[in-house]
Amino acid sequence: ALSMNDPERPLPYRRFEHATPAWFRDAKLGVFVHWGPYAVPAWAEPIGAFGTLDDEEEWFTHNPYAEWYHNTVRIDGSPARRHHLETYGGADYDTFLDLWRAESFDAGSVMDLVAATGARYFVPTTKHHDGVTLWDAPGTGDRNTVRRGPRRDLVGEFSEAAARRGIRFGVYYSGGLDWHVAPTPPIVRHIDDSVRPRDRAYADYVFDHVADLIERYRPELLWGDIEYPDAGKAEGGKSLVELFRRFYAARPEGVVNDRWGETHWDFRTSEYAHGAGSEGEGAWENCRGVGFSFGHNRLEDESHSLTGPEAVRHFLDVVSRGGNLLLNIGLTASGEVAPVQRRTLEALGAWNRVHGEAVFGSRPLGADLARPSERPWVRWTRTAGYAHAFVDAPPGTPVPLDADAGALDLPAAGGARAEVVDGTLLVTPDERVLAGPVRVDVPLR
Ligand code: FUL
Repeated sequence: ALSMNDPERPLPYRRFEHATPAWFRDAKLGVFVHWGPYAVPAWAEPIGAFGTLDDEEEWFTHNPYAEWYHNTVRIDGSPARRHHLETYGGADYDTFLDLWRAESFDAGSVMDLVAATGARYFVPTTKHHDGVTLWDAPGTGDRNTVRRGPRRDLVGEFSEAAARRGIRFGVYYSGGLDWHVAPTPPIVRHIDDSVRPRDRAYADYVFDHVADLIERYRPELLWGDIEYPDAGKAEGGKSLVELFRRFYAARPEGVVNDRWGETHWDFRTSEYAHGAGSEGEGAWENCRGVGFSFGHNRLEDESHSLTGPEAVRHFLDVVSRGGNLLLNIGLTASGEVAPVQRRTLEALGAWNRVHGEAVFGSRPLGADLARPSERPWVRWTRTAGYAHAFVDAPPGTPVPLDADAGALDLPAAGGARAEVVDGTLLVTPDERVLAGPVRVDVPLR
C-alpha cells in the first residue's frame, strides 16, 4: 500500500483504451469486506489511521491492520508477537485456517446490511497477503476455504447474494504479496520490489487465479493490490494484459483499480489519509475501514471507529471532491458484522435514505460556485438544476454559505431553516431529525 504507483518508473505494459463507465462515477458508495484466517486471532494495535503516522517502522511493528497479523507476529519485539506467543503458543499461521468455521455466516444477511447503506457495489477479499483463497482456486491444493476451515465457497456465496440484490460485485486480490507461496522475511520498513515474489511460476499462479475469478464469478470490478508479479507484466502468454482483455470481454463496463502496477486503470485509489486530497481529476475511490483495521480487530471499539455522523461526513467529503467511498467492514471468524461496525453502516444508510438523492449520481460543485468549509463544516454537491449544501454545525448556529449569489439562487434555497442576509445564506440547522449533516438545496440560476 505504501509505494504503489511511482510515476518515475517506466510503463512496462501497453495501455488499454477503456473509458471509465459512468456507473462507477455515479455509484459513490461501495462496501469492502476483509475476511480471512486473521479473523480468528483478530488482533492488532489500534494505533491510528493509515497516512497519519510518519514512522514506517513504527507502523509495521504496531500495525493496526489485523489482516497483517501473519507479518506483524514475525517482527521481533512486536506486541503482536508477544500476544501470539502467549495466546497461541506461537502456533503456525495455518492453524487459524482450520479454526475458522464461519458457522454463523449468511451472505444474504451481510448483503442486506450492504444494501441498506445504499451502496451500489461490494468487494470482498478473495486472497489477501496470507495467500489463503476464499474459493477453490487452481493450484492451491487444500489451502483454501472450500477444502479447509469454513469448507465453503465464500466468494461464490457473496457474489450470488450481491447479484440477487442488484449490487455490483467486485473482487479484491493480492497479487503483490503472498506470504505462503514465497516466504519472505517480515516487512518491517516499507513495501518495495524486494518483498514481492516476481518470478514466472508465481506470475502464472496469479494469472490462473484471476482468470478463474473472472470466469466463475464475472466480477465487475478487479481490485488488485500491491502490484502484479513482474514476470507477468510483459505482453504474451499469461500476462496482465491478457487478464484485462478477458475481463473487458466478459464485462465491457467493468472497472479496474490502479494497484496492478504502472498500467491502465479505470480509477485511482487512496487509503484512509494516504493519498487523500491528491487523487487527481479522473475517477477515484477512497477506501478505509469503519475502524483503523480492515480485518476484524477485537481490540477496536467506538473510540477507534467512525460514528454514523462521522461516516456520513467522510462520505460527503469524498463525494464532494469527485470520488467514491469503499467503506470496509471486517467479518468475525463466525461470519458476523461486529455491532460497532453494523451501527455505523445502519446510520449511514438511514441518512442516505433521506438525502441520497443529492449524493448518488451527483457531481462536485465547481469552486467558482461555492466553497467548502471546515468550521462550520460545509460540503457541496451538484445535481441537475441544483447545488446541495451539507451543513454540520451545532443547532442554533447561523452558518454563512460561501457561495456565488449570482449563480446560485440563495433566496430560493430550501431544506433547512435558511435566510439571506447581505447576499449570504444563513442556515440554522435546528431540526435534527437525523444524526448527521443537514441538507440545503439551492437552485442554480
Ligand atoms: C492495502 C493492504 O495492505 C491492506 O491490508 C488492505 O487490504 C488495503 C485495502 O490495501 O494495501
